[in-house]
Amino acid sequence: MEISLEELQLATRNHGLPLEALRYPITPPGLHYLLTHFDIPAVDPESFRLTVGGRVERELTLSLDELRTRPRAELTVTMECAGNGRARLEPHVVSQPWLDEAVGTARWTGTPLAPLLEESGVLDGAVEVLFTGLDRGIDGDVEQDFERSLPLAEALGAESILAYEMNGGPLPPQHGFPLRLVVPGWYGMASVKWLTRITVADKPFSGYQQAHAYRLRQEEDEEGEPLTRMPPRALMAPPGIPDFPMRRRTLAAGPVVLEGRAWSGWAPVAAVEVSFDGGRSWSNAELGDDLGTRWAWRPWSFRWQAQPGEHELWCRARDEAGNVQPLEPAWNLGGYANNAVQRVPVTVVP
Ligand SMILES: Nc1nc2c(c(=O)[nH]1)N[C@H]1C(S)=C(S)[C@@H](COP(=O)(O)O)O[C@H]1N2
Ligand SMILES: [Mo]
Repeated sequence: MEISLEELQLATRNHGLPLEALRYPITPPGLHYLLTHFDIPAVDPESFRLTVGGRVERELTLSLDELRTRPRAELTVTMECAGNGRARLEPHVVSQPWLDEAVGTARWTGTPLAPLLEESGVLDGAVEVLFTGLDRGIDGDVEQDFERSLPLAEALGAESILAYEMNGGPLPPQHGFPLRLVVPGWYGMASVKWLTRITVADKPFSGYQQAHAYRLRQEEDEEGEPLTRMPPRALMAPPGIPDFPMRRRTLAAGPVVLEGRAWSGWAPVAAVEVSFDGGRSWSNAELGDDLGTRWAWRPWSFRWQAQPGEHELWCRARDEAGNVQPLEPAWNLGGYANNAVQRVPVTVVP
């Protein structure tokens, strides 16, 4: 299994969260993971408009100032790319080669989506809402704007917002300036960046990013299951110090506090467990306070007595819906949703 220069080209554009940055409850913007399929578009905030149209009574056209005078909502959300863990799959899947780190938590501020849709007057027969970005490119030989849809009930019922701020500052260009959708609990692909058009539709969207990408499939001609919410995952900030360039960890024997964060888009995190013997036995980690919302990760910690020698530290999360992380990844064509447990090899020295 080798990573090609083309994959490296993606990996240098789309960086992950350095795992030591799990220490921050809210990820500083430059450390939040990033995934952009095409180019970051140039946007003039003065002439920028969001339109809401399709199966509605009245089409709305809104400037950024008009969006900012609408009701404000703030949402702290852990977002993870559906391709997280892809690079660990065998056989190799060619796309953005994430290991474990395609995640971040931000405080998004904007205006709630549902009232905007209600104001436009959604007509009978509507089933989905389509979100279109300003970025354009070719994916799977199809030229396209980046577009994704949500079921109407999800768009009207959930807490999704149209965000114009990240962590209290303007949205950075790479995270969707001047406006993006944020869908809490869902994998990142739902949260369309550089959002310029919302279209209420009377049939399911069959565009590339919906009907072809982001589906769990074994074969090309299979319809597959669409990806939606994030299953549980726990990550650990690797303890000790790394070597360069292999990043192998070394730490001193004695008491060590292992720390990390865990999340699930289906239900609140119920437990995080750690294993030091390859998953034969598991011990409960201590869960810290949540960030006041079920949409953000929960801190966890475990006091470990590190003995000299070679160790592999494992951690896994379970949510209140009973979802638990698998020990081994399940392969699929797109290399999605690999939430197999993280394994951190360490050398403990006397
Ligand atoms: N317009 C647009 N929106 C997009 C994307 C994109 O390429 N273009 N990538 C999606 C994917 S796959 C992910 S995982 C998230 C990443 O959001 P971030 O870069 O702000 O972390 O944005 C989503 N929204
Ligand atoms: Mo993604």
